[in-house]
Amino acid sequence: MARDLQTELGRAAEFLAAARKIVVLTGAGVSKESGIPTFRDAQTGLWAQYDPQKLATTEGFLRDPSLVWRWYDFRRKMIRDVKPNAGHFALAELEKMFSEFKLLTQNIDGLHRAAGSIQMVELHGSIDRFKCFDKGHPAEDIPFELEEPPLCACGSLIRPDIVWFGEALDGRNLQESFRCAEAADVFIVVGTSALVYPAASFPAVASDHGAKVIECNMEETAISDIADVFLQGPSGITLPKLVALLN
Ligand code: BJW
Repeated sequence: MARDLQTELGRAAEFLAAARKIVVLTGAGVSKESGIPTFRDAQTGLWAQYDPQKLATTEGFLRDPSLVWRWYDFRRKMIRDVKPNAGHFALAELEKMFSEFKLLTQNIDGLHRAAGSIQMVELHGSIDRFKCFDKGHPAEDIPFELEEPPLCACGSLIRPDIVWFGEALDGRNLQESFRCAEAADVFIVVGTSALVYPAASFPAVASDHGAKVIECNMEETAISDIADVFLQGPSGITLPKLVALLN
C-alpha cells in the first residue's frame, strides 16, 4: 500500500524523538547512489552471466579460485573509486544525536566508515581485508589486478575476508547485533531486501522486543509487514530529510 512520504517522515521523527537506543541495519541499497550496484543487481557487463549466489561461496572459490578472485578484484576497484552519498552521511549525523547508537551493516564497501560512522559492526566482512583460506592468517598489501589469488606463507590460497553463504558470521558480532536488536527503541532498516540470514532476522527480533521499526527502501520487502513506518524512495533522499526533521 502506498504511504505518503511526508506523513511517514513525521511519524518516524516522532518515534526517534521519544527514543534513547537506536539501531540501524543497512544493506546494498544504501550504497546504490554512490554508484555501487546492489548485490542482487551486481551482475552487469562482464559479470552478467554469473550468479552471485554461486560466486560468494567456498564451493565457488574452490571450483574456480581465479574467477571468484577476479570478481572481487573488479568490485574492489569499483569501490576504491566511489564516495559515500547523502544517505551514509545522514546516518553518521544520526549517530551524533544519540548516545546509544549502533549501525549494523551487511555491506563490505567501507562507505559508512568513510562517511564518519563509528559505532558500527561490519557483519559480512570487508572487501579491503584478506585472509588465507585454510588457517585464516591475515594477509596485507594485496595488489589489484592479479589474475589468481596469491598464496599465504603457509601455502594456502588467499581469499577476501568476507562472509560467504554457508559460513558463520563472527560470533561476537552476531551476539552484539542480537543484543542491540533486543534493546532497541527504534530499529531502522535501510536498503536491504532482508532475504539473507541471520541479518534478515534482526528487525523482527527488535519488533518482538517492542522497538518501532522504520524501513527505508525503494520497494516493499520481506520485512515491510512488520515496519511501523515505510519511507519509500532512495535512502540518499529520505534519510537526510528524516535527520533534518530532528535538528
Ligand atoms: C534501495 C536503493 C536506494 C536499491 N535506497 N534502497 C535461515 C533461513 C533461510 C536460509 C538461511 C537461514 N539462516 C542461514 C541461511 C543461509 C544463508 C541465507 O540467508 N540464505 C538466503 C539466500 C536464504 N545465510 C548464510 O549462509 C549466512 N551464514 C550462516 O547463516 O551460517 C550459519 C552457520 C553457523 C555455524 C557454522 C557454519 C554456518 C551467511 C550469509 C553471508 C552473506 N554474504 C553476502 C555475500 C558476501 C558479500 C559480497 O560479496 O558482496 O553478503 S550475500 C549478499 O546478500 C551480501 C549482502 O550483504 C547480503 C544482503 O544483501 P542486501 O544488502 O539485502 O542486497 P540486495 O541486493 O538483496 O537488496 C538491495 C535492496 O536495496 C533492495 O531491497 C532494493 O530495493 C534496495 N534499494 N536502491 C534504498 N537507492
